[in-house]
Amino acid sequence: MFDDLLERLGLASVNSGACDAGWIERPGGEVIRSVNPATGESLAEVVMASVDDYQRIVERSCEAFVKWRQVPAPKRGEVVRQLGVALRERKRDLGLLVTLETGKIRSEGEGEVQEMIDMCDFAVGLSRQLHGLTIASERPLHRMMEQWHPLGPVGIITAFNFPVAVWAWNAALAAVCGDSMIWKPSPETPLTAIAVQKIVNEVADANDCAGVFSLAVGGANDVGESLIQDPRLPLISATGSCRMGARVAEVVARRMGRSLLELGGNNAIIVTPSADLELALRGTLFAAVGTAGQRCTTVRRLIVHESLIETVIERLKRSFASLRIGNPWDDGVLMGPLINERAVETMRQALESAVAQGGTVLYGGKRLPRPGFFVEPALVRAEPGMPIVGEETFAPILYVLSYSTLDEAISIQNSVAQGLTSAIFTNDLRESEQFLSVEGSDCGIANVNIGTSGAEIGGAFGGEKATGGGREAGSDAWKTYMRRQTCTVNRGSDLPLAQGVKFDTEHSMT
Ligand code: UN1
Repeated sequence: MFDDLLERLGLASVNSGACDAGWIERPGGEVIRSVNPATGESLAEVVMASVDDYQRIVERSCEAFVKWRQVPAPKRGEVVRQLGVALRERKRDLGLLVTLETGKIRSEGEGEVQEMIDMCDFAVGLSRQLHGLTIASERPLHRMMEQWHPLGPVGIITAFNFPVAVWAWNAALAAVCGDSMIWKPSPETPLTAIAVQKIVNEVADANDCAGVFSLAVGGANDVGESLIQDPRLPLISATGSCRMGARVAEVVARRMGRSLLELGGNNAIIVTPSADLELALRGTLFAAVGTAGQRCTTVRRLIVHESLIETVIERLKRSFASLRIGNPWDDGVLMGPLINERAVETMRQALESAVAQGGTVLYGGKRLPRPGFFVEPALVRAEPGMPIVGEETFAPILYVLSYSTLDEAISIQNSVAQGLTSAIFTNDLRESEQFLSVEGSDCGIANVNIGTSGAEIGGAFGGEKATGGGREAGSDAWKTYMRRQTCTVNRGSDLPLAQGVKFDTEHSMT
């Protein structure tokens, strides 16, 4: 049904998941199937990279880095500009492929490609703004400055739920910063990765920089482990579960590498008595069921003032019931399938635990009787102390909790291990300021009158605590992809020491 699309994206003949300066024709890894989660049918077979292929890829990446770091940053930006143009041309097709492979709806699939384009645009501007500081020296005739140098080949591990945008967050910045990179996508979404790599290759070949962007589709235990343990990669950027991130953090720290982690969230929305309820409900619905609850920014806990809780529950039940669930490529559908059978089972188990721990399923949660991995979103009345509420289940389950004072609401919101995104719906200035203050949300992202998901790329994206502390995309996230060098230059003929230290060498030198 989608053969034309695969043809247009150049995927009809490609089944290699390994690319250094060019495709490795017969990679030595396992053969995996890319599955359409809306039908359970296979889209294509992909041969993964083996550890030997990985070794070859990293060698090429190191060679490419040595050349790439010499290219002036604005010229590197020009390559990223061309990538943005190529992505604009393929936005519809690539967006549809994202839809087919992940099950997210068309608008979200295309939105993800837009996020890549936005990142390219942002990085192009940045390529002329990799500024360092000049600093006043305390010593006469001395000058201090900071400069930022390219860091080295970067390892990029991405998850299935944002199979291309998160690569772009990293790749666009790494590229303008002068780094080469090796991408290990989720084995659930190898086709989108190969499609992106094909587009990148066209741009890289035209600019004589093949090898700067490379791809190693592989398993966590072989290619993934090799990547994180590799001392040639000074930075590992990883997006995924807290469990995966803990492993990356440990291994990379042991070799004194740098890791940039964007891990699980357990995001909450607080709805206060002064809130615009229409806005709050719309914001909650998108944040809860968008991408079938499989965003790291998905709202998992709705903390509602006790005076509103019954109204909010009734309204949400109605919204959940009227939500169109179906083939994610069909117009009007707002929720597609979960990614795979395991995700359906994990959701079922979470709901079972919720009930066993005293929660009440108010709506939904059942599997839909059709091929693929479809479920109804679930609304669950819960208490903050329930262990399952502290966990991130990557599925559309929304726990509803009630509060009486804002202090209590904020303390419930901050009581979980994760710290990615958070939101408050209020029209009360004091409430919103308290939420954003030091005693407010402890998350990396805090929104007022906006849901927890759907961040723009201009801000730094990431979270605190078990979310890993990394920041990607906008603001000054680029600094993680470079090494900072503090330089002090003396133009005098004396050697004054800092802190007024005297170390008279005249006698000892004569
Ligand atoms: C993720 O789920 O890993 O803010 C990223 C958002 C998107 C990115 C989500 N822009 O929801």
